[in-house]
Amino acid sequence: MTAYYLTTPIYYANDVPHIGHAYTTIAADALARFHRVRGDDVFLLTGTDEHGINIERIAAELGLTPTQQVDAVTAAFSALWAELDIEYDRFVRTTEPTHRRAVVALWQRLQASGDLYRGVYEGAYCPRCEAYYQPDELVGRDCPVHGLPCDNVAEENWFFRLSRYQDALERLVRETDFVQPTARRNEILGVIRQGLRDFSASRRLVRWGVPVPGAPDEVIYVWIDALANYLTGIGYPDDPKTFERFWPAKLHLVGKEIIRFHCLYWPALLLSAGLPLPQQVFAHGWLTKDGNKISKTTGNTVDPRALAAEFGADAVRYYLLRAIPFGQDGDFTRRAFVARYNADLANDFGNLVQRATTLAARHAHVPVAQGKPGAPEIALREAADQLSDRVTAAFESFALHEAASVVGHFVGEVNRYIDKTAPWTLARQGSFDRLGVVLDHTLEAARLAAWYYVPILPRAATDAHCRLAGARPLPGGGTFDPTRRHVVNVGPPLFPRLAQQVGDVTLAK
Ligand code: ME8
Repeated sequence: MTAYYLTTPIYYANDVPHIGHAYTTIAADALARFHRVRGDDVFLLTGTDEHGINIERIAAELGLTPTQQVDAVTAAFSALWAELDIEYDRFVRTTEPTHRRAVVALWQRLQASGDLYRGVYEGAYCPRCEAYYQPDELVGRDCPVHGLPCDNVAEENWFFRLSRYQDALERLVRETDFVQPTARRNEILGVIRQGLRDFSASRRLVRWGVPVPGAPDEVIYVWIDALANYLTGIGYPDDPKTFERFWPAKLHLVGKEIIRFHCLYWPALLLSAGLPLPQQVFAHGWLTKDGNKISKTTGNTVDPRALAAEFGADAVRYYLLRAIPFGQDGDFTRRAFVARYNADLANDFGNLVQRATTLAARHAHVPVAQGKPGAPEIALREAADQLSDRVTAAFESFALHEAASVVGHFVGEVNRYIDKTAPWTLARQGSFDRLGVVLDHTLEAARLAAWYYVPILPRAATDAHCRLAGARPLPGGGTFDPTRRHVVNVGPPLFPRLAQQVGDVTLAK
């Protein structure tokens, strides 16, 4: 079995999750589910980033201790993941003692490599990014990501020798497909070519963090702390067996604003620590509203829990994965959400499952597969046989929108197959041999569509598979076999059609 270890970012525990956090986590879950049915040894990691000056400040503003603040936010994240059917293997919290041990172990390796030295940092610091900025990176006096003023920081602390890894990082990014997609790889190459500067690796002014070994009045820079979660999550340093089974990670899935940390800092820290590098970082785009990034700072967030409560978790997953080409930005509107739900889920997939199960139940007495497949069946089989390769190619290239659309296209073909073969007419005419063939092909094709939809629509596709085949979707069920015996159950519509007006209301927070 191939190990497939993938991660989401660990989200700041400064506020409850919004749809942007759900986006990355749903995408990671779909990939994890795809690899699980393929038989890979999958490990999906997510978690919360609980240290840093920002959390300290927000807790103080709310009159809470940092611990009360992070406990409340972490509970909101895990509740959301349960509602969105996220099957993660581990949820890391950076306040866990095991994580603190991992951070200290990593720090000690950096020190042993001679990559930490004392220096003085003076300049701009964005507390929301927890990042230092050079004057030429600022927009006026403001942070390039948040558009808000940076703090001026002047302190003596530890520095990490990022500059030492300039050539190694350039080779890594230029010669391999470590950074995906291409636009992000070019962006990182541009940053490398400007010359990498050492960065400050500890903070004196921050209390809420992992203390620097031997210097209890300083904490380790929160991004070193946070990145180390990818090691903690699979047992570093206490459980070397699990760690060796899963490290190096196959994929770090992140939003495009944090590539500098994942594509430069992280591989440099690992090279310094003498640990193998992850295979790939994929940076997806931003969910926007009216063209602006959805974020807590902008205040234009969309609550994924409310959306899932109203339309179901599958509808939220489907919209995010299908509507936005993975890697690009995409605007989120309620109207587009409802339109897609109606077109693809209610009218196409839901309708197919309803038609196939109702037809089969109505003609349950028809003997199975007495007749021979004709031209429509041969065409259907061809489409079914291509599904596996197409879905696999889409997932392997992180074209998640394509994976969803390939299955959706097949659903359309099956619906057209039913229209063309008109089983109701065959029944009226008493052509039972032919009707048997059509029913078998319809049920099996609908079952196959459900099987391939599982990573995207886990709940509805599993339900559909049970209705169409009398069994849950299992690994190995991705081949088309119309001689399969189907035990059919008719159920209520999987995706009841929504009134279009539901989409006209603007999205409330
Ligand atoms: O950056 N569109 O945490 P964070 C798409 N703790 N994705 C979005 C999004 C949007 N509008 N808004 C947020 C941090 N995201 C650090 C990470 S990892 C070692 C430490 C998603 O709470 C996207 O994945 O600010 C983005 O990278 C992440 O949330 C940022 O979450």
